[in-house]
Amino acid sequence: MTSKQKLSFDDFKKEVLADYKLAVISRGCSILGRQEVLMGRGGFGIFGGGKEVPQLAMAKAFKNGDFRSGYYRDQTFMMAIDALTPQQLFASLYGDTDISNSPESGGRQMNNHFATHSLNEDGTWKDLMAQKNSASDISCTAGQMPRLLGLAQASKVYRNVEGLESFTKFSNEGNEVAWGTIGNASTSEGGFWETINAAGVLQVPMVISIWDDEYGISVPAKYQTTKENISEILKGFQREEGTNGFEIFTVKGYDYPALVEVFEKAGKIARDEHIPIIIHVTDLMQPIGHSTSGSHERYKSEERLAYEKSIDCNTKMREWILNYSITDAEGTVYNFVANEDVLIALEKEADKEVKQAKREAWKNFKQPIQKTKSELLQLLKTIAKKSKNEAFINKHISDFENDMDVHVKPNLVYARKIVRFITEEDFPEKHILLNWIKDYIALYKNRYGSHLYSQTKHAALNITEILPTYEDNAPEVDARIILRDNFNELFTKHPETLIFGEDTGYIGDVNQGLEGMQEEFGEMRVSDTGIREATIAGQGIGMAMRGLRPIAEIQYLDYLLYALQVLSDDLASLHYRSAGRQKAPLIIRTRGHRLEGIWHSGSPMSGINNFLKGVCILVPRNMTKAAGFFNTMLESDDPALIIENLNGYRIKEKLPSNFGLFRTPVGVVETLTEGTDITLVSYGSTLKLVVRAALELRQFGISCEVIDIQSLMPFDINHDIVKSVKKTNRLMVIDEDVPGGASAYIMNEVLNTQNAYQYLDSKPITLASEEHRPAYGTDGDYFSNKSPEDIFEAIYSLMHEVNPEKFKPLY
Ligand SMILES: Cc1ncc(C[n+]2csc(CCOP(=O)(O)OP(=O)(O)O)c2C)c(N)n1
Ligand SMILES: [Mg+2]
Repeated sequence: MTSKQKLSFDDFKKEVLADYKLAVISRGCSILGRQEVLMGRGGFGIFGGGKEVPQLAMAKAFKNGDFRSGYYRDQTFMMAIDALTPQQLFASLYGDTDISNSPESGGRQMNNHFATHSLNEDGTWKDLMAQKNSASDISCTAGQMPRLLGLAQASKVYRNVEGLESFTKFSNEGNEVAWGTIGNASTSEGGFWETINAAGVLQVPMVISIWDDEYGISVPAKYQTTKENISEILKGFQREEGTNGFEIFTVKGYDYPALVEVFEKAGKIARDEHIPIIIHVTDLMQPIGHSTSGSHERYKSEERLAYEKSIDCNTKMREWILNYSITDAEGTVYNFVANEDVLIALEKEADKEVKQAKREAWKNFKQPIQKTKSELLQLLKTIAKKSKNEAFINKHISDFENDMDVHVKPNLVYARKIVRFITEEDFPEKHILLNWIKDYIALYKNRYGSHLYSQTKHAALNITEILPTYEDNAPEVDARIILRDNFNELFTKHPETLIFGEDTGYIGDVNQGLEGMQEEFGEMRVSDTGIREATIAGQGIGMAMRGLRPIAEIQYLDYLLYALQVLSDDLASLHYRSAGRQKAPLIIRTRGHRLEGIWHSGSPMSGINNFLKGVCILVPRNMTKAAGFFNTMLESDDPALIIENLNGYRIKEKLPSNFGLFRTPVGVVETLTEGTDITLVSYGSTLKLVVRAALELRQFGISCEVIDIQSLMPFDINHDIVKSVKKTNRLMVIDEDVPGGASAYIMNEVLNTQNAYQYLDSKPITLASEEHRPAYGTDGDYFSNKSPEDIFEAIYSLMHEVNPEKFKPLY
């Protein structure tokens, strides 16, 4: 060895020992974390034990600007990239709501659901290139895969699209890799396969590591995976001379040097060549079972448990360190450690650090709660003394004092119970208590409830309306032209926009709303995808998380259900679950409602609405309004679903002149016709029918006020509908969702939230579709959805009830 080599051996040794120590610390966290939960200090615990060593290797290849999209086993990796401390691991186990203690979610997520901060506290982007990044985890098995595709694709976009040079916070010429991790059993999920296929087609810099411990909770590989071997069955994806595809590696999870080499190689290929990689990491195990919900001794045999012990990656790494020796030319032997004592000392130190981290985390969690408890107790005791119900109050105080539960909840439970005994009394401490309860609830409602939507100045609700302008002689054109010209303007103005979906690219979408745009803006920005709605959504989420402004197109509203899991579990919850530290301002474009047959006429708005709290749900009645919503949402940092009317593309609309500028406001209704007898509330393509019925009713002396909701979520923030009901005293909601669907949601908003019940002189009515799916053809539609005749007659009957003399029965 040269002296330089000796020096580098010293560095190597240091690195190996530091790695081993981290593996031991991480294992210690798993074991102690489990004990903490079993002692009642956490609701649930899931840990990364048994997968430490490969994660050390992955961390070495992971660079600033890279993204992880993984799952709950990755604590060692997160520690190795300095994005998690043992103390933070314990804080999140306890559910600490102080985000400086539990940075991944501020207590909203169960433990080991990791995240780094992409956003500052004020919602502005951090420099993602100056840090190592992890998308916020979700619990759903394989749920991390669709977004992984987008995180990887962003690099491809940054490398190939012109005009993005200034996006230096997000990319350095696309040299960033997206690293996925997934358990072996979770590869059975559809989302995994969809992602693999799409990544093979797209050729994006993605490295997927499969941590294979041969189990998914209690279910062994033979029930999970064909041939019980995921890399074996993935072989068809291997790239060959002249084809696209993957590089596939298989490596044992306890073989530290081999792992380091494989991850290094994989990272380099992905980074340099934008080739996706699969690393099948085999021979892993679970030293403490799946999670705290059970024990694996229940379903693993003695032999299996013994075998698992024999392949424990930490033990194997320890053996490797002890046995390692290299001899130089002069015959000098180099070892990592002189003897086992060095490792024993290191392990002791690691153990101490873990215990210390646990103690600190517990102290930080309990101190503010206990401080509040003791102050509250003092106040309650004074109140007891002053109250004529002292005996009752003292009973609660004594229960409170004896209650060992260290949570915020008991503080409120006892305080709120005591309030009931002082309603008839008045002394200063009572008011102190009432105010304290109000403030304490507000504090924790905010800790648990903030950031469902953006709270920045770019929140959708802060983007104000700009009306379309028209030249004097503006022609009436097919409405799709308005969308097309508007998209052209947006794409010219914003190089970070891109749109993709089935038939979106070459033909410019099935209704020609993007006609000619691929030619103009290139295949990278206006692209066709495979038929794979879940990963179209995932592509959008991942790219939006890296500073791009994707528009993900789902060809028809009815097929949004394929993507709904991804949109609900990932997109809609992202801002909330990261307590406002990650965002994905994705726009999903789709078209739907009434056209032909069961799957091109559905309007499953109640399902969508309920599953996508956190996303703006926009239902424009025409294409000018739709274009205005695209313009609004591109100014905003909230995600949105914009549903165009499938039957509206060839209807004539006046051509505006301020493309890219006019904005339809979110959360604001529009009154289309004024009236005095009844308020009719509707949206989307049904609205045309309501307007027609209202015109016909006018002939018969019934005056309808027609309101277009436009934005189902957020809903009528100015409470304009109740203002109308105050005037008409009657209310009907008409839509084409099922009975009890979106119409019930709207009714709840108007009656409950806006308190319109007090102005009603007649029963509030919902007119929805039939319960069955809409049938094919003109008559299928007529008997499945409400027609103008149905609407006319429902309103007429209501008015007959009001004034039977004037409105004689129709039948
Ligand atoms: C969609 C979904 N189904 C079921 C579960 C419950 N669940 C959590 S982890 C798990 C097993 C996962 O096994 P594997 O992917 O091999 O990961 P491991 O825990 O073994 O590392 C299951 C079934 C879930 N979280 N999400
Ligand atoms: Mg497994």
